Amino acid sequence: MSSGTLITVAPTGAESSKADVPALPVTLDELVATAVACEAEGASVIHVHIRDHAFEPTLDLGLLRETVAALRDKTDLIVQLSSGGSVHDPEESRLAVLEAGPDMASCTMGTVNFGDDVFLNRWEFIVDLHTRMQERGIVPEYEIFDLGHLWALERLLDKYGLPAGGHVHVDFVMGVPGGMPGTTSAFVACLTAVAALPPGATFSATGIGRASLPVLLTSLGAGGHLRVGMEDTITYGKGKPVESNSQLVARAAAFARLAQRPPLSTAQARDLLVIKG
Ligand code: KMH
Ligand code: ZN
Repeated sequence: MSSGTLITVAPTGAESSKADVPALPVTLDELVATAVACEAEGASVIHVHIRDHAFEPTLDLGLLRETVAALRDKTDLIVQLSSGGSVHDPEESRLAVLEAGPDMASCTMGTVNFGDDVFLNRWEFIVDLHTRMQERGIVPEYEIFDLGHLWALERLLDKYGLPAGGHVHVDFVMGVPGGMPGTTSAFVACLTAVAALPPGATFSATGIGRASLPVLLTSLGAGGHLRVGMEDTITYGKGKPVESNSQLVARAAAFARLAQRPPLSTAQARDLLVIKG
């Protein structure tokens, strides 16, 4: 079991609107301020979705480059760009995200129903994303929305080799309507499949909405890492909207300290994920 906890913050996502969730960081200034605050509370990785000038999700390459540069300038966080985008983004735009030169990018390991939509991730697309990341030295975080996605990852690594750096890190995204639920039994099933991945593979987990706390506690207990943030959770407790992403990071960090596995620093996180400085 890792002696510390990697905390990833996913501050924005592509699903909530600024009108519905005024605390959502949608401008570059808001994102950078959020990143600084979350790093101070114990986050070491930031999973980034950006918005355009109308606050709608975008994969605009110029804006992504500007975002990566600003986050590097103001924080030491590991910058992980979303290659998932929104359910409406075309594959070419999702692949082009890599040209913004992040430390990491997400790589979802299969198609999943996503509320009333479909989050499409064809096998050939996954292979393309994985191999382009290998070529560019970008470290993937493999996003797992359903149990079969872990077995798809095992097949991917077997056929196309290890990711850049050689370390395998996965993130269980639990509780999406259409994906696996945020239950202990689903978590245990994922752990069984992780055992089939290369030795040393690590996992983090996030629960969507009300699955947030149960998944956080289960992951800590199982020796896993944590992802929190307003991409996944906009309610702090019954009747209490989340005030800020740093509020969620602070709560995760407090639980991690209670579990005697305090938050990893950004340098320790780089070591764990084998990301060059
Ligand atoms: N917005 C979801 C459709 C990722 O960032 O890689 C996909 C998502 C996963 O959030
Ligand atoms: Zn995302």
